[in-house]
Amino acid sequence: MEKNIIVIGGDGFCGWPTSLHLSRGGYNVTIVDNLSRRRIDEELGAKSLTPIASMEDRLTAWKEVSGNTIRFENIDASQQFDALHALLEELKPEAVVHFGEQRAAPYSMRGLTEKRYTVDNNINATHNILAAIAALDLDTHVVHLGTMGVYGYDGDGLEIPEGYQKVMVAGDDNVIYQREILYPTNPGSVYHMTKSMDQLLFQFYAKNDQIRVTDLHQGIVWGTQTPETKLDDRLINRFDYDGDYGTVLNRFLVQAAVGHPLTVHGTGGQTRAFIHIRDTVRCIRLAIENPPAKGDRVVIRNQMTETHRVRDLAKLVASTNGAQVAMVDNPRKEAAENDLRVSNASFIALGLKPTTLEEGLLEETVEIAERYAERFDSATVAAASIWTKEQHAGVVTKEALI
Ligand code: NAD
Ligand code: USQ
Repeated sequence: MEKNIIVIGGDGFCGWPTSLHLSRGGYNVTIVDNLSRRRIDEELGAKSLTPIASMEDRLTAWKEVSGNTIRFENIDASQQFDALHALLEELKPEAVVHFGEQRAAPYSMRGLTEKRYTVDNNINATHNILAAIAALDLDTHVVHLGTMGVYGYDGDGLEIPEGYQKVMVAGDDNVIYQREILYPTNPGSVYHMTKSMDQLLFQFYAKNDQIRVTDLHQGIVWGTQTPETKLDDRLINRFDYDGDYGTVLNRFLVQAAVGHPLTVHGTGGQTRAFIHIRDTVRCIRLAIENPPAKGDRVVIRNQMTETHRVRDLAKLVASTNGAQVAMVDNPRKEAAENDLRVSNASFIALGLKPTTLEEGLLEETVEIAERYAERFDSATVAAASIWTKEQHAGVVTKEALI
């Protein structure tokens, strides 16, 4: 019998290709999504560079192409507890993959409404899933998409471990005590703060109710298509490039394709972790297939494959077609320069073969950024959400161009 998997947030950038990958891999997939991401696009006057189909058309196309049915339930995981509980009771899934959160740091810092929405939505969704599984006494494995950002970005070169840090503490009795603690969190936005808080919910429910949890601390995802989303135009994945939801490398790629200066925040000395969307979907399947045992502590895996400094990425992308680079005011409160070394040993040990920037960049430029360049809307590009009142939006001025 096929194993049931629920993908919460399965209409989103990571959730949609993951749902297809799991369906193709023989799982019986049910997507839960309240379509809030599509509504936020309307609110921001922004849209995906790629023309994404409605959920109905996506699922029809998938049935035609693969012969497989994916079920869809329009449920808000943070607000509709009874519906979520009933679905879990009906399906008794092998795993719940949880992508269903508001995931843009800039959106979470826009103002009071967005801060409160992000906290209410993200914390309630995570807690509802855990509380329902505990109440139903299910053996469901929860696979959550967390973020590298919970560790913070003030690193000095010490390698970031996978979730837990070994520490030695001198007690007042002069004995050296050894501990392994959850890596101290240091979030840089209200969004990243909710991911830090999610971690405590997982620790509690793993300890109290023996829920099996894997928390994937994912880096910035780039790229658009996976082998499954390429099978039909109606299956195409979303590609965000606006000032709130567009992530840095995808923004640079489309900016270069349309001749817009590449918007480097501050000095561009920020180093971040990256992963291609193709590797995201593979990692999630690997995580599902290598669950913790009942009673184990939360398994934390760093889901990233490379680290890069923002100004180096800008130079690399600009060099492909001679695009200009602009050093704009940094609208965020973050370290101007940081080093970053991260362990991703557990996915490599499970067999992940990373897609490198070198391999994927050209394909992404030609098949997505250049192909859909006519859909680009320059009005949505500026990073307008500022972290504190003293900061300025990341707009391109003549002085900013280098
Ligand atoms: P996304 O916004 O494209 O997708 C999230 C999906 O969840 C959307 O379809 C949205 O409608 C849905 N959703 C949100 N709140 C919901 C709720 N209460 N109930 C039901 N559905 C809800 O985001 P994404 O880029 O696919 O990211 C997915 C997850 O991965 C997020 O949790 C994010 O924190 C994490 N992540 C993303 C990246 C990245 O670079 N995109 C990097 C690291 C981690
Ligand atoms: N940046 C620029 N120019 C831009 C956009 C961003 O210089 O035009 C800089 C930002 O200031 C920041 C870095 O690039 O220093 C990364 O920004 P981002 O928007 O690509 O990524 P971030 O806000 O960290 O968030 C994204 C996803 C989030 C996920 C996170 C993983 O939106 O869901 O959790 O990446 S991580 O960064 O590893 O925490």
